[in-house]
Amino acid sequence: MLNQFLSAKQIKTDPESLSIWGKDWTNGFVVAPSAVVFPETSEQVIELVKYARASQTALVPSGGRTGLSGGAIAGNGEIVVSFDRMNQILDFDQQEQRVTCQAGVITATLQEFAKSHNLFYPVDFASAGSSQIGGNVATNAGGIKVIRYGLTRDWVAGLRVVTGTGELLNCNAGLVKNATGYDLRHLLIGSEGTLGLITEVDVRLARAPLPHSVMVLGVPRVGDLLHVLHTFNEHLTLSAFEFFSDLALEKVRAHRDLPAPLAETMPFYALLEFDAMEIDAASAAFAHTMAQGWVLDGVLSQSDAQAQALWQLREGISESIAPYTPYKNDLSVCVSQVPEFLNDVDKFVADSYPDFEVCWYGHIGDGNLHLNILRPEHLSVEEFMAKGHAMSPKIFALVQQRQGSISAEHGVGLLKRDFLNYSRSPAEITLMRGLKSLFDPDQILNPGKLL
Ligand code: S2G
Ligand code: ZN
Repeated sequence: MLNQFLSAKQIKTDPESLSIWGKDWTNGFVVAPSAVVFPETSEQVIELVKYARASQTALVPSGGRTGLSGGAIAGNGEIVVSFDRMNQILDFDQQEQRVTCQAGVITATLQEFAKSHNLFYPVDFASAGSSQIGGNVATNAGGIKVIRYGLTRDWVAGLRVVTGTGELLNCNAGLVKNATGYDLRHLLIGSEGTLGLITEVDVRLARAPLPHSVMVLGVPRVGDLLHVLHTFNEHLTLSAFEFFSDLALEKVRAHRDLPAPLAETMPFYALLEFDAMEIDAASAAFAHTMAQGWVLDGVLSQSDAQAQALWQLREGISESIAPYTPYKNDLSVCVSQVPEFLNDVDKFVADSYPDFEVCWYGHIGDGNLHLNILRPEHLSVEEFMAKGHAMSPKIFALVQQRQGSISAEHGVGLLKRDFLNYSRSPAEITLMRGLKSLFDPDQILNPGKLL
């Protein structure tokens, strides 16, 4: 039984706890775990896996519960394994710029720890105040600085993971170089709790960033966004290149009572961040984009406070449109294909779903578009979700035509599981199933997610 290796306070079965820890930020799925447990050591995680194998009970790993693809939802009597109590920073090496975290360390806590040592954890996104590093690794979280600093995977120097057979793997142990066969660390990163339960992460940290500046530019056509991206990329090093539509801006301004960034509203906006010392190069790039008509107006932050205010226009979108229970898709294509792809989607939605309002935003510098459709007043949430599910395969067909991804950064989980074939070949899916059966022969780790 669970209480043979967990104390009573580490086990919750009351309805309120089940409903809190049995889900993430994804709407529309049944939430019905049998229990929530809070291991405090890797040894207890190993005992949990052994218990789950012996009793044929499924385990759903749970971190900050900010997932958007249902990867941490327990809908079939599973035991939720929460890492809330494995939240300690275990070790830090200033020279190697490396910190060892338990899986439950909040992303923002890691960012603050790095900053306090004049270093920088450069993976950042709106939910960093709640998400946990273990979940960030399990979904290879991206966010707003990928264009310069890459994804979570690029900052993982080592992992401790308990597989579905109860093995505790110590992958790479912080080495910079290690050419000894398949890098299981990188297989486990992004595996969404289906191959193993992450208990510790060795995280590489970057040097502290230089003071930065932020620009918001008004752009008339989506194709111009790429001209702006290329022009700035030729002149300087961008640490962010985000975009959002005038509808997205309208919702954020209303929700957070923010002033407009420019005198006129624009069809699209680009938000750029770069090192303040490159301001001359940025001014030259800005002048060129204005001369070419790719940009009609722009604003440059004059202080950190103003930079933060401009970032709010982008970082506040997700929260500002939540009241419209948006139907979400998180898509990516190669950057050069973004304008035609975006126009393809706009045309399809306008022709087939004229009452749907498309709210575009995302990390366009990474080719990653967040397609959020706002629920029309006349549709109930259920009707709207059903229409969205019916619409998605046609959107995914447009993605497939361009060899894009039906999930750029939010993962597959439950939401995209049945559409994997739009982005992965049958041969790949067969190999993924083979790996799953090797790492989790009894199918107890997050069953029904991803595959
Ligand atoms: C973003 C956040 C989640 C969402 O804002 O970049 O990844 O709402 C998103 O899509
Ligand atoms: Zn995003």
